[in-house]
Amino acid sequence: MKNITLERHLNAVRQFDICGEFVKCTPYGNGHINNTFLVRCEDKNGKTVRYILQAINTVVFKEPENVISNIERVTEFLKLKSGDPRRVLSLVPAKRGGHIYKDADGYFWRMYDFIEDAVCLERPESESDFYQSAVAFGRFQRDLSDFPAEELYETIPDFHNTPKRYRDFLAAADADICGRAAGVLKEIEFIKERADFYSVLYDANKDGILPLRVTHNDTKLNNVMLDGASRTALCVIDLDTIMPGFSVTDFGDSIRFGANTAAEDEPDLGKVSMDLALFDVYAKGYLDGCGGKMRHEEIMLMPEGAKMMTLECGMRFLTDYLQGDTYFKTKYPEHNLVRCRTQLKLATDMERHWDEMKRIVANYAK
Ligand code: ADP
Ligand code: GN1
Ligand code: MG
Repeated sequence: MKNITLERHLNAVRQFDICGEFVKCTPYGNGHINNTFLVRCEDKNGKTVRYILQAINTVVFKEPENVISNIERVTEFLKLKSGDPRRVLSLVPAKRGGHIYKDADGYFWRMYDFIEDAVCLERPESESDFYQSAVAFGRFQRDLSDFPAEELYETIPDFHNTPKRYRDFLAAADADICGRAAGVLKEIEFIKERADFYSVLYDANKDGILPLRVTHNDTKLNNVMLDGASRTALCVIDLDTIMPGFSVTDFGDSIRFGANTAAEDEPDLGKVSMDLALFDVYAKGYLDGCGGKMRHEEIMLMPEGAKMMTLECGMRFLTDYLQGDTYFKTKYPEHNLVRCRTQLKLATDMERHWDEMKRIVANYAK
């Protein structure tokens, strides 16, 4: 995947209904999954038109056609609710029909209109940025609340099934195919000590407290765009994992990534902690965006969502490390282990601030 040649890009670009002549294609963004490129074209008046070209990661998404089908359905639905083209991701039609192109080597490609005059952040630059990102994901939840969830494909089965993630993690530690388990016994123990927690959300669902909804499932700050001038909520992107799920895990994954005082892969754990002010701001923004769609009991489980996503992501990074780094893109050999350690440190800090987190959401649940 890493050495996709220029010819291959060019060939892919030619399969889509783009405006003007191809000028340049360069790697883009910090996603861990797909190969993303910025495509620059020039229309007949010399104006630059930009697109996002992506080679879908077929190791992760085994049925790319299903991914595109979900995105087509959801974006068409969202477009009916908003007249502004910058508010909804827009797939570029493929010349042979549909919105996906499979090349001779088996790569699946898609293109999106580039959302111009917008910012996509790795870290919130202010509380207001984080609030606005929460509003965007909350609105996304609200706007899809009447979407027929049963019509969506499960693009990654059991994606946020934390009990299953835990079992997979235990199996990876047991199999230890790379001989790395002995070096991470402390981390393995940390995850095992919390075994009772992993089923909390599934149990709440069984008990009728936590409803299944249409969720994004990958609500990192760099999967949302803010308007560049007003810095207000604009558009939710990276729609590959839209599936039925829990609202509190969408909330929780944003906290895991954006309310951490350090980057997801910060090697200095002294810098990693939970920013309670950001937790509060995000809870408010998410609920404001949701516009009353979340139930009282659901709101009360938001801290559990945050801790669940943090521990789940920690065990996913460690599982990948134990299995030889085949899932997440890594920049150096211990990258997944470093990422795992930040997640475990963050979860520890959440436990320390548990009562405060509960108090914050109780205040909004009133
Ligand atoms: P991944 O699944 O690998 O995370 P994304 O779909 O999130 O891939 O894309 C990676 C990055 O590319 C995003 O974080 C964002 O910066 C940028 N990006 C994606 N789609 C668009 C778009 N339509 N307009 C502008 N930037 C985009
Ligand atoms: C991946 O694709 P990206 O970078 O937005 C992953 C998420 C993880 C995240 C950790 C499909 O997200 O589940 O939480 O990395 N996406 C998939 O940073 O596995
Ligand atoms: Mg992304």
